[in-house]
Amino acid sequence: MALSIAGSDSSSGAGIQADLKSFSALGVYGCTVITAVTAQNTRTIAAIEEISSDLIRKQIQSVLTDIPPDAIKIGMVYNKKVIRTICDSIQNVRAPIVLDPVMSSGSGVKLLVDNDLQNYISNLIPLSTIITPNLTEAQKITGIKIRSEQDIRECIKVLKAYGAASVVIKGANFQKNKIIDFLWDNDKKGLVKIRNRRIKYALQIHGAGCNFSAAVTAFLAQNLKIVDACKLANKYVHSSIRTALKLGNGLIVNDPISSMYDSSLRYNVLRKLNDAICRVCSLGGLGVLIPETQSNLVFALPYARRLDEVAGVKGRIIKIERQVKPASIIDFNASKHVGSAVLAYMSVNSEMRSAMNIKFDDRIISICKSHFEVSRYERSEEPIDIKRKEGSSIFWGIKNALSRNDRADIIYHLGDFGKEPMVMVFAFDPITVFHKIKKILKLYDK
Ligand code: PXL
Repeated sequence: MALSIAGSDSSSGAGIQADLKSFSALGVYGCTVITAVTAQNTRTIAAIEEISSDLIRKQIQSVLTDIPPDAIKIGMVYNKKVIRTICDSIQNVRAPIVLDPVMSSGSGVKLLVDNDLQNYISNLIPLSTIITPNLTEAQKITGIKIRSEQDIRECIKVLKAYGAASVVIKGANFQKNKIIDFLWDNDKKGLVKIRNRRIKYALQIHGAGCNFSAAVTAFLAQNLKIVDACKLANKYVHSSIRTALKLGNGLIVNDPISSMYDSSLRYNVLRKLNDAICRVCSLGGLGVLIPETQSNLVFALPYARRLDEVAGVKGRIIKIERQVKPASIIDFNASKHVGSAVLAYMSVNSEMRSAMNIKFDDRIISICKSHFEVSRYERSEEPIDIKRKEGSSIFWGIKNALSRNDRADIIYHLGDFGKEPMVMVFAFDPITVFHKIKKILKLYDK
């Protein structure tokens, strides 16, 4: 069991609600002690009220005397009264303690009274097995301005001197495309850098810090070593940020349970694709639209960035006289060409998750132009360094065509030396691709 001692967030992106989601997603039963209640949405926090010392103490005792925790997380504590109550109540607990020094919300509201920071430092930090500040929090606690890796090392020294056993400073963004978490691992007595790709959003993400410390707590509760707990928590939060939700008008909210519905999303993608492919293959005479290199119909998972997140027909959809047939089964990672085209479109508009390629001829293009939004690219304009990299031509081409019309249903190119010209039909889902293809065929085959 993992216990979270933290504040309630009515928008459920952070605080106790996020902690419970992360514990559950990672297979650990969660208990909670609420220290304060915030009234908040994605835009702001309208009010905060602390819970009485007596009720906090009773919550902690109720849990500890009956359901011994395997790890404890401490999040928002608000003020020195709450700090004192927590310290008094967990003095003799032996479970590892993850201290997330929550100080203010992403919307800028204080979650720890400024004057009580010293109290936090001298009473809570010495109890922690690991403290998990982000850059802002590490700067505030230590008074060190972080501009470089050396500054982070200095911060870690200070936090250890304050009594933290291990320290992880999250989210160092000194490099353009990378994020690094710096872990001082007290078990190994060494510094570990945990790297990940930076995900760019225009807005700040709400809840990522809470989910990181909750994930570390869940992994420690499962007896993992500090270093493994931090590495896994980093990966876990990365995917919760990747699948973040635009719930309201303010901050984007990370989604820590997306991993739990990954398999149902995959099932739905395969099922919808299968339905559409059955309909495509029963379209009489579709063979006339199939190119020499054959065809594929693909459908991507939401948030897809890699080919193993795009489903298609293994071995393509093939032409037999005037009819078409799937060469084999439907699976992920089945189409490089059409799969890359969809990934390229999704990097501009994440809703456009499906596509099928058909052959090029002038009459097809003129039919498309009178019924759909059409854009094109010239393979001859492709920069030489992209041409050399296998599989990147189509990605460049689709983005190039979208830079001229970002609402295109149809994107084509006229081919190049040894490359067949091609028409790509896009839609939100495969059944809509099917309807577009059906319309083109009807007008073409008159
Ligand atoms: O993300 C820090 C945090 C922690 N706990 C509660 C919060 C927030 C941020 O808004 O509301 C209750």
